[in-house]
Amino acid sequence: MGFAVTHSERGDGMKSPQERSADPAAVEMLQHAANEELTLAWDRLEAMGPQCGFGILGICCRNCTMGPCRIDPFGDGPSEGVCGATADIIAARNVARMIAAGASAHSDHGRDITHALLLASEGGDYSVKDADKLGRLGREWGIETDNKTVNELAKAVAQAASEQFAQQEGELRFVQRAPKVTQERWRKAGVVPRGIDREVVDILHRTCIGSDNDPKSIILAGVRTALADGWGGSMIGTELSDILFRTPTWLRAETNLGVIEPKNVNVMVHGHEPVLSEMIVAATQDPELLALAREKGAEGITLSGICCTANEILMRHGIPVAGNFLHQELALATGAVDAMVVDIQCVMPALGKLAQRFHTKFISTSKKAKFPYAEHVEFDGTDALNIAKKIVRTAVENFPNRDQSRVKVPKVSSPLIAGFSAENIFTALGGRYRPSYRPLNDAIITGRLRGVAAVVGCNNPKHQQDYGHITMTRELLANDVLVATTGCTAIADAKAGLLCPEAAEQFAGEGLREICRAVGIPPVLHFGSCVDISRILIVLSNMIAEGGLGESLADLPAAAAAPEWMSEKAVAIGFYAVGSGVYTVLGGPLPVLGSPELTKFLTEDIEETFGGKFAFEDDPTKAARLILDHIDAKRAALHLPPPMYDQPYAGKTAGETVAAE
Ligand code: BF8
Repeated sequence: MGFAVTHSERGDGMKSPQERSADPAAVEMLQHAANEELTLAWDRLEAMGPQCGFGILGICCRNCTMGPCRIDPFGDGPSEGVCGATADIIAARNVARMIAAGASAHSDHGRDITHALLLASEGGDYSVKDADKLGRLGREWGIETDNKTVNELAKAVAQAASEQFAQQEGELRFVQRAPKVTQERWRKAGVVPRGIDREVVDILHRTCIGSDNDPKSIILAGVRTALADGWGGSMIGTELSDILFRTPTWLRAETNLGVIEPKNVNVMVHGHEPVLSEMIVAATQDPELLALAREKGAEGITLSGICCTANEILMRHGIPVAGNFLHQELALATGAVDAMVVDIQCVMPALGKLAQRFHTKFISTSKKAKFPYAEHVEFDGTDALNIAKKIVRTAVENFPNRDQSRVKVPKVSSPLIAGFSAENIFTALGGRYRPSYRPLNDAIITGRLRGVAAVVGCNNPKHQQDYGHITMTRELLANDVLVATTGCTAIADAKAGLLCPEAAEQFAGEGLREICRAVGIPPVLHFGSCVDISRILIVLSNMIAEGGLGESLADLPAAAAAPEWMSEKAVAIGFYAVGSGVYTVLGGPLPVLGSPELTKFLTEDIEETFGGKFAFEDDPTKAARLILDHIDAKRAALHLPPPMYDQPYAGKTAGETVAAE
C-alpha cells in the first residue's frame, strides 16, 4: 500500500516527512505544510526538545506548593521531596492520576450517552434503534421488561446506568460479565469497583499530599479505577450507544485524506461522542441543505471524520474516515475543509489557529471543551437535529469562501471493512450455520490460530506515524494471531489495507489465512472507538464461557498492545487490561522508570495478583515477539498443541521495512 520507512538524515535535527509518517498521504501533506509554513505537532515536538527527563521518568511532583520537587535518579541530588515522598511514591501517585483522568474521560462520555438515552426515552430527536439489545440489557440488569414500552424500558435502563456513576458501595453491574475466576481475583485484591465517580474521587483524594504513601496501595486503587472505566464507564458508553444508534454490522467504507472531496462542501467531525456525530450524519443528508450546497456551487456534501467519533459513524453508517490523531492538522491543511466540528478529547488546541490560515470554520460544541479561535455552538443533546443542521449550514455557506487554488488533497485512500461487535463476531466466525464462539475457540485449541491480540491506541509524534501499528500487526498476522483493533490503530491499519479480507492473502500465516478465507473476514477486526475496547473484554469473556481455554481471562492465549500510545486514556485502558489479566505491551514506557521498584511491580510482580502485567518495548517487531512468546506460554499452560503451521517468527515482515510494495 506504499507504506514505507526510510531513515534519511537531514542533518538539521528536523525529521523528514518520511521519517515523521509511514502514511504516503501524510508524507505528501507534510511536504505541503512545510511549503505553506504551517506549524504542526511534529514541529512543536522538535521545538520542545530536550524534554524534561524528570517528567519522562515520572519523578517530579507538583501536588503541593512546597514543591515542585524532583528526585535525582542518579543519587547525587535529592532522594526525597520536601514532604519525604520517594521516587516510588511520586511515580505511583502520578500514574494513578493519569488513570483517574483517562477513566474520567471515557466515563464522562458514557454519562453523556446515558443522558442521550434518557432524552430518547422522553421523545425528541434521539430514539432507540436496537430495542432487542435494550431488552437484553434490561433483563441482564434485573429490570422488569414485560409490560413496558420501548421508551419506558429505555428510561429505566438509563436511570440504572446513571446510578452506576453515583453508586457508593457494592459492585458495578458489568463486573458480573467477567469470568467468575477473574471476579474472584478482583475481590481478593479488593479492587472491585464500587461506583464510577467514587473510584476517580478516591484516586484524587489518596494522591493528595499526605494521604496514601504506599506505592502498591496506590497502584491497586489505580487498577480499581481503571476497572471502573473498562467494566463501567466505557462499557456503558458502548452498550448504550448500540441501543441508541444500533449495534454495528459489517460494512465497507473508505479511509484516508483522499476521502475529502474538493468539489463538495466538506464537513469534518472530530472528537468522540456519537451523540453529536450521529446528528451531523442526519443533517448532511438533509435535502434542503443539499440543495443549498448546490446553490453555492458545490456538487454535494461530504462528511468525514477524524479519531474516534469517525470510528463511531464509520461503524454504524460507513461514513468515510479522513484519518487518525496525527491527521487532524493535515486534514485542515488540505484547505478543503469548510467546517471542522469538534466535541471532546484528542482535539489539539492548535486547530483553531491553523484553521485561521484557511477559510475553515472551526466549531466547538461541548461546554466541557472550548478552544482558542473557535466558534462555539453549544450542543447538549436537546434540539439536537436543529443544532446539527445549523452547524452544517455554516459549512455550506462557507463553501464560496474557499480558495480552490490553495486546495491540496492527496489522492490516497484505502477500502476497509468495519463493524465488528461482541454480538456479530458470533456469526462472523461461525458462519451462518454455526453462530457461536465455538469455531473461534476450536481454531485456537487445534492451533490453526495461535491466539488473539488487541492492538489499539493513539498516534504520537515521537513515533513515526502508524509504523508501530502496522509493523506489529503484520508480525502478529504472519504468525497466525487474529488481531482485534480500535481507535487510531484501527484507522492506521485501515489506511495500510489491513482491514480487507485480501490482507489475509498477503500478510496472514497459513492458519489465519484459512480461517479468513472460510468465513470471509479480514485478518484484523475493527471493533470501533476506544470506549469500544469494552467489546473486546466481552469477546474474551465469551471465549472463556464457551469453554476449553481456561477459567479466567489470564488463561487465554491473548495479549494487548498500544504501540504509539500517548493519552491518559491509554493509561486507564492499559491498567484495566492488566487488571483483567491481559499481558499488555506498550510502545514507550509508562512514566515510572524513575522508580525501579514500581517498574518491577508493574512489569513483573503485579502478575501474581491479576494474571496480567505490562511490558515496555519501543520496537514493534520485538514487541510482537514478546506477545508471541506470551501466547505460546499460555498455549503450553493450557496443554494445547503447538500452532498447526508453526513458523516461529518466520513471518512475512522484513526487518525495518513495512512493505513499500
Ligand atoms: O480515544 S486512540 S489518540 S482518538 S486516545 Fe485519542 Fe488515542 Fe486516538 Fe480515541 Ni483513543
